[in-house]
Amino acid sequence: MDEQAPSASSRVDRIAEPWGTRTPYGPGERWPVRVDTHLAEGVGDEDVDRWVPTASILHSNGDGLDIAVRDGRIVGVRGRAEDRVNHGRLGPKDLYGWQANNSADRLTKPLIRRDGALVETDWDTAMEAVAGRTKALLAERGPSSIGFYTTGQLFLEEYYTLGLIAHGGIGTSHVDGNTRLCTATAAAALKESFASDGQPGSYTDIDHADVICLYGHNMAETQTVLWTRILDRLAGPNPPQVLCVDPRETPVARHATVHLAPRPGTNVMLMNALLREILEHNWVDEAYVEAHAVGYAELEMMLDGYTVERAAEVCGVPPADLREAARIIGGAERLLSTVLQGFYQSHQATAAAVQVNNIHIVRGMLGRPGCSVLQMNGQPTAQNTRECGADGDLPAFRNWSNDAHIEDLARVWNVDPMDIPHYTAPTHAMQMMRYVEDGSIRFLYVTATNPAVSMPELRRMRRILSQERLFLVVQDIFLSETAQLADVVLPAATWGEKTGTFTNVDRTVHLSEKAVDPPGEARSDLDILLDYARRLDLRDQDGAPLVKWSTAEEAFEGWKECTRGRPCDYTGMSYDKLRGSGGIQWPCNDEHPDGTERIYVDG
Ligand SMILES: Nc1nc2c(c(=O)[nH]1)N[C@H]1C(S)=C(S)[C@@H](COP(=O)(O)OP(=O)(O)OC[C@H]3O[C@@H](n4cnc5c(=O)[nH]c(N)nc54)[C@H](O)[C@@H]3O)O[C@H]1N2
Ligand SMILES: Nc1nc2c(c(=O)[nH]1)N[C@H]1C(S)=C(S)[C@@H](COP(=O)(O)OP(=O)(O)OC[C@H]3O[C@@H](n4cnc5c(=O)[nH]c(N)nc54)[C@H](O)[C@@H]3O)O[C@H]1N2
Ligand SMILES: [Mo]
Repeated sequence: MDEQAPSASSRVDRIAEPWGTRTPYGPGERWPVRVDTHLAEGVGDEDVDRWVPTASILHSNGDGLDIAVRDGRIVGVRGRAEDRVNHGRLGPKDLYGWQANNSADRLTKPLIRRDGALVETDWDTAMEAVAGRTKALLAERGPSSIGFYTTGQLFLEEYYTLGLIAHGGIGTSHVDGNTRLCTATAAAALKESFASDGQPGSYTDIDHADVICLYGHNMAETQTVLWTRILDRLAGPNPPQVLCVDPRETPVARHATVHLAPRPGTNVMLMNALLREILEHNWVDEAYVEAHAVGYAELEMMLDGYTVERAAEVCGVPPADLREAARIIGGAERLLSTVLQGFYQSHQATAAAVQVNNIHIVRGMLGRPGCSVLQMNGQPTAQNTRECGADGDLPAFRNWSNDAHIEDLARVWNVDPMDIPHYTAPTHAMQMMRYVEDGSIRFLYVTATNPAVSMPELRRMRRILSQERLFLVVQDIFLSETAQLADVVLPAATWGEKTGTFTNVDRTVHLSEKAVDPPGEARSDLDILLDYARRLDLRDQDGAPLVKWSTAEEAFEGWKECTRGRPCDYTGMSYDKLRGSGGIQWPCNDEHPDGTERIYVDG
């Protein structure tokens, strides 16, 4: 790869200048390297004992970076030039986020509630209390009294282990992630349009696109390095045209060729009008639709009446701007769209997101360089929550209502199919809270999320979580607002202090290696879950331990088997192959040993 001297970003205030300097490039060219570094005050390159490879875990971009270690502590980070995601660049959160690892407020010992107050205890006492209450409830009230609420910020191996314990061991369908509050819509919209979760395209589509549309996505501030890639295209020859759909004058809007600022909550109306305009002008790839799409006639019928004039009135957008936006999309040769919270956390989220997919389907803009939809994630490892069965899905995108999928999963886990609850969809987070409120869930195990702050209806949520009859376990790295309500608090090790893998929005998998020891007695989330499974004595149908691994790498090997032949096939990867790879995109198997940049290339 082209070499370039590390930039002096450690001396630039990257909070004031989040995107750093421009490295312009043209369509189809390789995005130039720019290596960003930040080291603690008074630490020079020569003071660093070793650099440990990982990727960012503070947003869904997955920027590759190395952790600088000195005297057993994290003292900084450096972007990885050879990483396919960032080509060395780091954003403000990447550059400074590691400082939280070193915070004096970290949890260092397990806590247990005694006479109303949380007091320090030892691991054995804490875990016996957690496992003991689980066993007692299983005996008295059955698996449906147990719930798990997790996150988009753990590692793949941890979600898969949690999914196995909950679905395959305890046999509860009360398992969800805070991804429910975040990007559940991405999964729903992808399933609706393509029959499976998983992004069609790749971040490299930015390098090729001639039109880039951002729907309710303030990428400039929330995925800064990805935005840097677009800024570098905009600064280069033959820049792409940019469409921004956002009620606010965001930095994205300021770079847009056309900025549509709809009234909040009117996305579906706006999308319907854009699509209708595209159909009216026959900016449709008829051959593609004929060969690969179903439901076109229904779409056409449904769009009837959604005129530009009507949308202009409802959305509060000038009709001429809507026409211009449709014309730009209609004339695109390589169209890339991204979608995030302005669509997902608004009215009719899935419908609005699906209309973006539909634009790509009717225009035949999929599977070629520059032609893709990125139904974005927000949290760094939300893709894995979804893949591994730690949210409202079963592992490796298996469908709870498909008996063949359940049988196949039971084979992988060596359990009886009837031991995996699949009488209905896994319970979503808000419904789980309702069950806690009603008293049917009596045990809630919360990992790496802070529902006492991030859920809707906070006053109600805090009341629910404070109930006497609820046994609340909180596994966190800080004494969060939720942890303060817990019966047992388990101190976790985090990124940089444990090893594991995670997958970003464009299906890129990174290995994150342990760089330093966790503070005090904190343990990795994986180790805590394994301890929990051992104490519950979970068994497969031959009486062997249900969870058959004791390290992250072994868990990854187990996960590979679970994905064999599935859309998210990881069987061609290994820790060794990931090490220093610059990231590998699934599916990766015998057929695609180096991973797969775009899926659905054959329509
Ligand atoms: N610095 C930083 N970065 C982050 C995070 C963070 O906490 N801090 N969090 C990460 C996470 S978890 C997430 S989910 C992402 C979120 O990333 P984004 O989705 O990019 O950010 P938001 O600000 O939530 O929403 C995007 C835009 O939606 C617009 N919007 C609001 N209502 C509507 C509407 O009805 N229609 C349309 N079209 N637009 C609307 C808003 O004006 C806003 O600019 O960011 C990730 N990155
Ligand atoms: N009002 C309002 N509510 C919102 C949103 C909003 O914009 N406004 N945004 C929504 C969105 S998009 C999201 S993603 C959610 C986010 O909601 P939360 O997930 O509740 O938010 P975080 O503050 O990221 O909480 C993560 C927790 O995990 C802990 N943690 C970090 N690393 C580790 C680790 O390695 N192991 C363990 N065990 N713990 C760890 C942190 O200390 C922290 O307590 O909030 C949603 N709710
Ligand atoms: Mo999020």
